[in-house]
Amino acid sequence: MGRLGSWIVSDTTLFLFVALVVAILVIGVAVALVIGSRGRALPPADTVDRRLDDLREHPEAEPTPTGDGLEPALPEPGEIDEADTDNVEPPAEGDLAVDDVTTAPEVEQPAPTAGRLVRLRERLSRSQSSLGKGLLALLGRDRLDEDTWEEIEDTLLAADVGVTPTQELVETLRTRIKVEGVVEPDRAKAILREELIAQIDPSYDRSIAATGAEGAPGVVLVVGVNGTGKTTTVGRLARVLVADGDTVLLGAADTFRAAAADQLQTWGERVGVPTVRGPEGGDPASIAFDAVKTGKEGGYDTVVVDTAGRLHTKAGLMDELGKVKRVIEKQAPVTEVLLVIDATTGQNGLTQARVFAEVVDVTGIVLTKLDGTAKGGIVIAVQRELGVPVKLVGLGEGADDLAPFDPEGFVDALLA
Ligand SMILES: Nc1nc2c(ncn2[C@@H]2O[C@H](COP(=O)(O)OP(=O)(O)O)[C@@H](O)[C@H]2O)c(=O)[nH]1
Ligand SMILES: [Mg+2]
Repeated sequence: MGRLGSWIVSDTTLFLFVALVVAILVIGVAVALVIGSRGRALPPADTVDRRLDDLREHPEAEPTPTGDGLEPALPEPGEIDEADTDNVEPPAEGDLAVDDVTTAPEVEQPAPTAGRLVRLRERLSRSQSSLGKGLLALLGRDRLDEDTWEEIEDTLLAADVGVTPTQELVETLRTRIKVEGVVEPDRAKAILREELIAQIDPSYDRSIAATGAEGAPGVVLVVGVNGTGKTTTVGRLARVLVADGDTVLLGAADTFRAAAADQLQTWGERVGVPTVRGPEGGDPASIAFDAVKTGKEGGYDTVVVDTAGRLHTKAGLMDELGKVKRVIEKQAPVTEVLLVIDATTGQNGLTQARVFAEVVDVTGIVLTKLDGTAKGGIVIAVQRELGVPVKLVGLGEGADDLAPFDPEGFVDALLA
């Protein structure tokens, strides 16, 4: 009995002992799991700080949960190198997407073009502070001594007016002020206004030749270095023409990037203007030809052709621009060749302009990004350089920020 009893007691003790061990194990595992999961949710403090710093420096960097996370960035304007363009195989003539003409249902009403320069006057305030205000302050001095005239000259040069026009301006201002004797500030301003307008030359015809002869559309060819604002200009010019009641067709002859044609087409769709485009890497001349042919057959008033930003150092590419023009003219004469120049590039822009002018007969200049420079004098320099009038100016990135240029409005804005 005692043996039996002690066996029962020792058996119970063993049971309790085993139960206790199991309980401890269960609790232990549970605690370990909770701690483990918390540990995973909370990265070390320094990691969090680093992420926050990343986010502060690159707010656009997160989140990026795309596919493999290795999406190639779109090339920046100017980034396409010559090697890319060397290897492009033009498609056979039959490959061209003659039917690839699109229109969109939602159509915007572009702002009227009249008075745009005046409306956008404040955008020239940067140019104003340097050129206009600077000159007025100097001319307003009690005594116009040698040093002051030198400062006037420096101000004009700093505003990109160019050496020859600067010398002429200083010369005429000096003479006139000498002849008139002591001049009141208002009179000095009036003289400066007259002389600046004379330098910009109001006698130029600045209208865009957008209409063709009987039975043919007007053809506007837009050329210039990458990133100067060609595609933007084509899109905004289409809006100007549409606002004036013309029917317009766009030709996407920049075939080096599909994105370029997309960009143009988007501009067109906003104002209900169709775009003729071809395959990426297609022959620009063929697409330009195709666009003008479609425009002619469809009875459009104007075809505006966007081109690729030819690198002016590459003779072959420049020849190609000549080819685009020649091929178009098998359909209809090119009525206007607009050279787009970025006003912020100063002398560099002028050098580029010269090369383009050698290849195609430039008939008008579009000076973009005047809102982004203190050097409004580039208007004078570029006209002098090419002997071609500035016809349009870009004063912002907005759809209606392209203004017809007029010398008086411009000078008034500078001297306001
Ligand atoms: N601030 C400003 N930006 C402009 C103007 N014209 C064009 N741009 C910008 O310049 C960039 C390049 O324009 P794009 O038309 O693509 O140049 P493209 O390579 O010559 O076709 C774009 O971001 C445009 O919005 C302008 O008048 N003012
Ligand atoms: Mg472009």
